[in-house]
Amino acid sequence: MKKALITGITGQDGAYLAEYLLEKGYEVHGIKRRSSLINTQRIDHLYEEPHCENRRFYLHYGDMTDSTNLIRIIQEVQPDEIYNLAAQSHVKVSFESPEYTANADALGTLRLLEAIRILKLESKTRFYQASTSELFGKVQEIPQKETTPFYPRSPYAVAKLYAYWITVNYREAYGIFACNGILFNHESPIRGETFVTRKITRAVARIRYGLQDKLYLGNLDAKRDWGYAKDYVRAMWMILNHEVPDDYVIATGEVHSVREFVEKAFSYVGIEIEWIGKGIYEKGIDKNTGKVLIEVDPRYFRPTEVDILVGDASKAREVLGWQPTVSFDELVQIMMDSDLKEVEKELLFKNRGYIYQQTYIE
Ligand code: NDP
Ligand code: GDR
Repeated sequence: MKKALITGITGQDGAYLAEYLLEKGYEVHGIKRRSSLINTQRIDHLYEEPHCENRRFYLHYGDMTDSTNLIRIIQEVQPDEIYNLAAQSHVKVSFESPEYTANADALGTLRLLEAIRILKLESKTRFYQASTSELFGKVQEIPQKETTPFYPRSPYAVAKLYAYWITVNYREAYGIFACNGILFNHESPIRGETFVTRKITRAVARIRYGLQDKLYLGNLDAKRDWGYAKDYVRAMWMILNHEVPDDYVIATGEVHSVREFVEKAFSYVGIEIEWIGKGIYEKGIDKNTGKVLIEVDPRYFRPTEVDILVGDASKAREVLGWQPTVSFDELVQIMMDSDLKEVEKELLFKNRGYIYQQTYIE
């Protein structure tokens, strides 16, 4: 039975990858951080209690900033595959915590690669690095592919640039089977609530049921290539299970603006949006009622923005046989259906007199 170790197992991709590998028959180990509130909601359905027979799912406390802890876990687990998904993954937050982001995202990657070396696992353990389309940043070419020059535009992207190259370097220097998946944005019903797609679908569902009046957003003109997270974790496995270690762009090739995402999500609940005003004064109104539903709030602007990202995944298609299965329209539907259900649950509580507390979403 193959053993996989996933850092960032409590995140969106970690949860889907753990499910995927368990289905494939792997023994799955994950690293989670200690937190004052339980942070395992995305993987609770996979939990196996310590005494269960034929156990295949294990969690270890750890942190990407703690070398000795990472070395100990890797020594204990002796994984065939490591998927390094842990990161401070929010681009806007990285401007506020640049040093921590560099520590976790850049040095954290180095710590794992060094652990493989220290433990002499170079010929046993394969290593996947969660690289990102943010590396392309200020766009040099459209669409972006493996050969497009990098130009990172945030502390997050700069940290990930280090992680990208240290992965390549350890492959070339020590012969480790180490690969980068350069993944474009991928979303799902379990996407973090502060990333723009989930922020939109959640807000639209709440507005539809009268639990929220308005949605505040930043740059409506940013364009992204949004795919479905389940398709993307499949690509991670394919990258690590190919005969030759290499780096691959994973993307749909379809590009849409934040504005289009908003329109599509509102239209799904029968609300047509009309845009009035310009720049920071732009508003989205309900065509039928004239009610203001979307406002621009400059607090969500980034000091340096990435205007457009759209990927060319031909290499992954040709070499790995990977293809996305979910279109942009289907993605919006999947996320809207899930958030509408969530809000229906909230309403049940509210209607029975339980106080509903609004979660703080920035
Ligand atoms: P999430 O933000 O949903 O998950 C990040 C995970 O990393 C969480 O499990 C988080 O733990 C964990 N983590 C953060 N800091 C540390 C730390 N110091 N030590 C240990 N664990 C830590 O990200 P996604 O699942 O969306 O993304 C997975 C990876 O892929 C990330 O590296 C991201 O940068 C990268 N990526 C994501 C893309 C996307 O569109 N989703 C696209 C390209 C790359 P906790 O739950 O406790 O916060
Ligand atoms: P991104 O995702 O920065 O691409 O990073 P995010 O959803 O945060 O932003 C996408 C675009 O939307 C614009 N935007 C807003 N973004 C947020 N979060 N909130 C808003 O209110 C808002 N309004 C407009 C942003 O300016 C941006 O242009 C994600 C993360 O998952 C990274 O970890 C990953 O590496 C990249 O995708 C690929």
